[in-house]
Amino acid sequence: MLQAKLEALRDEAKLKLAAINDLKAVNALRVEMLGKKGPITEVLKGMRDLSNEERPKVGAFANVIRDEITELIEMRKEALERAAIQAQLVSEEIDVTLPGRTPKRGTRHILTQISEEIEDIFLGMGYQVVEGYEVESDEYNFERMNLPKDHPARDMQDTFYITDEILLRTHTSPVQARTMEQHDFSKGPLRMISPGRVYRRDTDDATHSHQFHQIEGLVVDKNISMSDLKGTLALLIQKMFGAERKIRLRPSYFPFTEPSVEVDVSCFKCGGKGCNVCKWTGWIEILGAGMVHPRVLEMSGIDATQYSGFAFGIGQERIAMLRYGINDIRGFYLNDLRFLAQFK
Ligand code: FA5
Repeated sequence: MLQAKLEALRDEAKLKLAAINDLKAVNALRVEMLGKKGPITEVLKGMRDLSNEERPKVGAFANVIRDEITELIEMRKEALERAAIQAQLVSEEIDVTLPGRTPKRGTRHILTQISEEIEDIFLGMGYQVVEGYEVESDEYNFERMNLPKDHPARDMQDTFYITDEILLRTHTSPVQARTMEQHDFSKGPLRMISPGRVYRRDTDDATHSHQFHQIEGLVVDKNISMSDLKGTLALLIQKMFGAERKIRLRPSYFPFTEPSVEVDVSCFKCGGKGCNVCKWTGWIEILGAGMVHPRVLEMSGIDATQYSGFAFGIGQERIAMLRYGINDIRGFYLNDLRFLAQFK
């Protein structure tokens, strides 16, 4: 009788376990079935009434059943734990074969690209790249460039003054004086370019800005002549624009060069017929140049009877505009990505 009861308990445990789906309920069932107040303990208590002969047999059987129930509970527990881990693995699954998210890459500003391209051309010709100061003294920006205080040509390069003597440079030309006074000619000729930002009190329009970029160039040695300047500029323009664009050299005036020229390139928009971009002239001025004025050489401690040189100042924005057909200079400074991202 007791045996049948024990077997019924085991079957009941089996059925209940099959319906259980969480670990808490498994533990509750263990307490319910095997605890002190559980049915097994109850059955064992009933053994008092059995004969001496039957008691050990029923006792042994009860132990077997208890072990079986314990085992059933353990098995269910393990199965549930395994299922939980499996579910976690599935939920946390990462597909390592999915393509990654590429970070958005920026590009160098078009003016930086132009500057580097011009630097490369001149580095290839043995020039060194020199940095100047954007905040300059009146002395280097004007006086040492042969523009004394009362010189009328100062009007063309009015600028932002910090004090009467300190200003935002109007051109990269002061770097000429700064490098000439430092150069040791016993080590060879002076050949440098210097890119950088410059400032003027110019009214902004399609081709002018109050803040823009130039690249200065300077060569000083014995026997430097105008033909060296022409050859160098022709090579630069050919490399930057290709052979189809026409160029012209116009006599001009700069206080720091004698003779002076201005170099124009045929307009990218109208091809030379005349339009609003080239102010109906067919040409866009891109640089000023000339033979370094003997007084400029002398002021930097160079003997002008022995040495001569040429210099040029290129407008970087103008180069970029001609190259890419940009018809408004303000595009360079507005930080509109739709504009800037075109130049990769
Ligand atoms: C000068 O600034 C001289 N220092 C250049 C020079 C150097 C001549 C060495 C001789 C020897 P200019 O003012 O013309 O010259 O300016 C040079 C170039 O800068 C111009 O050809 C033009 O391309 C550019 N530029 C001038 N003003 C502006 C402006 N407001 N906005 C954009 N580009 C400008």
